[in-house]
Amino acid sequence: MEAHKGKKEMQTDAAYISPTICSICNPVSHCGVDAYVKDGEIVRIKGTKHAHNNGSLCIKGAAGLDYVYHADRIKTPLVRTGDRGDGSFKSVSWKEALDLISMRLNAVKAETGPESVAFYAGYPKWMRPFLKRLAHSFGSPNYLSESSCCSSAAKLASSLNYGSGTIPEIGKSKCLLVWSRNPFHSNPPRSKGLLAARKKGMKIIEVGPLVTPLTSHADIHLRIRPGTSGALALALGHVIIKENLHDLDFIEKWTTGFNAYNNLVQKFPPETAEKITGVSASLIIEAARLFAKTKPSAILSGASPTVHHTNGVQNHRAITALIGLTGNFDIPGGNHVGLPGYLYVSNGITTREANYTQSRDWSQMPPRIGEKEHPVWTHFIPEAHSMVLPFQIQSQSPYPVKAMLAFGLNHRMWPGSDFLLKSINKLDFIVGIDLFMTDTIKFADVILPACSSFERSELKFYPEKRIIWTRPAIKPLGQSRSDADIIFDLAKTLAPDDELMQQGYKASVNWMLKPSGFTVDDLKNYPKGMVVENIPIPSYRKYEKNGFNTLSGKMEFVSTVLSDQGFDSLPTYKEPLLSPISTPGYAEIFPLILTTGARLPYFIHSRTYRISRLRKFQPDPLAEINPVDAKKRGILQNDWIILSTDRGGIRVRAALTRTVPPGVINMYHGRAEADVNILIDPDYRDPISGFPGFKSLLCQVKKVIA
Ligand SMILES: Nc1nc2c(c(=O)[nH]1)N[C@H]1C(S)=C(S)[C@@H](COP(=O)(O)OP(=O)(O)OC[C@H]3O[C@@H](n4cnc5c(=O)[nH]c(N)nc54)[C@H](O)[C@@H]3O)O[C@H]1N2
Ligand SMILES: Nc1nc2c(c(=O)[nH]1)N[C@H]1C(S)=C(S)[C@@H](COP(=O)(O)OP(=O)(O)OC[C@H]3O[C@@H](n4cnc5c(=O)[nH]c(N)nc54)[C@H](O)[C@@H]3O)O[C@H]1N2
Ligand SMILES: [Mo]
Repeated sequence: MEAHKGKKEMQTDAAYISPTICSICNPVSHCGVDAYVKDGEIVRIKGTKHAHNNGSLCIKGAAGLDYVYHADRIKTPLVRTGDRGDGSFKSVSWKEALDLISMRLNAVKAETGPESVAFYAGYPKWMRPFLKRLAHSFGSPNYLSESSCCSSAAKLASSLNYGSGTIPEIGKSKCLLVWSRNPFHSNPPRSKGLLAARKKGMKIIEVGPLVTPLTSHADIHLRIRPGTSGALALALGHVIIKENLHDLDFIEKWTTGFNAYNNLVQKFPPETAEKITGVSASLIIEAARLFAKTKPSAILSGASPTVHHTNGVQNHRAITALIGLTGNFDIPGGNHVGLPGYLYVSNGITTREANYTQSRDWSQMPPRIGEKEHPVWTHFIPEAHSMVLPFQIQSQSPYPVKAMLAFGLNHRMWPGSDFLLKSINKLDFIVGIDLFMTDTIKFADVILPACSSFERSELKFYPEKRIIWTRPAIKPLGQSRSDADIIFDLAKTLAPDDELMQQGYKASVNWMLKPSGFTVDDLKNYPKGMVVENIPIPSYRKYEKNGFNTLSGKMEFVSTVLSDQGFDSLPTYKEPLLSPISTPGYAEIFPLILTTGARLPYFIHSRTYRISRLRKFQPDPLAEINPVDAKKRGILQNDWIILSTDRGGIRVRAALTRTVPPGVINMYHGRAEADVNILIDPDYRDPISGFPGFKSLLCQVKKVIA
């Protein structure tokens, strides 16, 4: 393999430029930035010209200084002195804090077993490999993360069909079916690639209830009722088969269960799907033809919106089945199977991340939290289930959970966020590690201050064959430290027998990097990142040699993994548990469909609401409502309204907009003063994946009379 040297850091009159990465948002982005440093402080942050963001920076990254230097940053380790949640803490030394944590967690291990300690990572991901290994080396199967409500259910659904997740090869596709994804807000660098392909003539079909920035670039927009993706996907399958647009050769050689699938789609002619989804039969036919006749076609689905439903896994199976049905699986410009890379990014460079993190086999540990409730999910996803955590804390069954070591814990991530808070309050001991003093972390007994990506070194892969070992641009603020340093310090007393962890952070990263042939020291020579050339391009149609990683070795329209656990083996469509059709009585009181958590460019979950420069784009919490529904209720633009379900109500402003279809309310998530997740039952979840139905339930809105 060959590597190009990145340019040495530059010196300007005013400030020293330190290349690093922004990690305010998701790991598939993490744009390259130049931090201009003067007298040990960052004075400016600018996007760098590498293949990923090509000099640009999104509005969140541009507010990076406000993020790094925010007054809420925690500066010292803290121990609670008052009641949980009241915010009274005293500063202690790192030694005192770490000694206390080791003593308490080892005591829980001795008393009720290592499984009684939960090791959790929220949306921050970079520390996960080390945290998971720490959990397993400690003896606990309970490493849990935000993935229990993010991308893992889509991966599960795709794995049930194909034995793996798949990635669209956008540059080579002639038609892209974008199924509930809005990269313009959720992943700006990706939207550029999409527009470039569009310019070259790629057709775009968008599926989703909301009008998004993508809509004006789409040839067809299938504006479905939230939660009905499965019915639409089956109807597309119906048209494709009826018009002989399916790939019989692929189907005969490489799939099982096609006849049963064919029987299923016969029940979903476009006219039936029109009644369920609200999309006209003629548009469904047009979309099916465009997708199946254009070669090659691919599907770009959302990381989470297709699976944030009580019927999410089966819906997502029905969507991804269209790839194999049309013979677009693992071909140039279709959906291909990516190689495992590092931390959710596949770029052809191989690591041993999975082996590193699983330091003890599942068979040597007690069952994971959620294993009994969601056996199919736990079979495919090597983690414990965060959505089940509050229930097991409450029930103490099959064993008690007593303590939690939590990196980036935000209770507003969970449906029934109040229930999560109440549940963790039952724990004997909570450690919270965060950058900021949040109102979740106020419930911790010990708080440790983490530093930001500008203050630490981390390994980062980019899809564009670039890898970087970042250098700290500045010293950690106050006494804050890198999450990795915290984990490796704790490993000394929590996992003393783990020899590799005892060798430290760098040794662990080098161990994972071994198959790539690089070491951390090699990467240090490339502060802007190393471009790795000559990575052997994985061949297409790998299944011809290796088969599919499923029970049958083929693509499965019918899954016995599901039927063995009592679920439908076919991607059968079921109504969301709460919908005007499944619960008409309830819908008389709560007639509007509630979809939550569509992404906005300036907010990311709970993280950036605290930044006033960003908050001014939406100073008050907003619920979007179609003017037709507003008029019926006497609601005017910007009025205060109460958005309610049978769990309660929140006070928000009405934003009248036609980007939301009639009958639907769109509410953003993660806001402290109007937390939409208190309106969602903690048990309102997909039985297969355990995922919350964040994007299809029922609600009512009412004008607040002053
Ligand atoms: N700025 C910003 N970027 C982010 C995030 C953030 O909070 N802020 N979060 C990151 C994370 S963790 C994730 S998971 C990703 C998610 O990012 P995306 O996958 O892009 O998801 P969303 O913006 O939530 O939703 C995309 C579209 O899904 C459609 N949709 C909603 N409900 C349904 C439905 O019932 N059926 C169908 N078919 N479509 C529906 C809506 O029309 C919406 O426009 O974004 C990541 N990027
Ligand atoms: N209603 C509704 N709810 C949703 C969603 C939805 O669409 N609708 N989306 C779901 C999805 S897809 C996701 S991914 C989750 C979001 O998952 P969350 O975990 O809620 O995401 P954040 O609020 O970004 O991050 C949690 C905490 O991590 C801290 N943090 C940031 N960086 C670091 C770091 O480097 N180290 C440490 N130790 N801490 C750090 C932040 O300050 C914050 O307090 O929310 C889910 N909840
Ligand atoms: Mo997510």
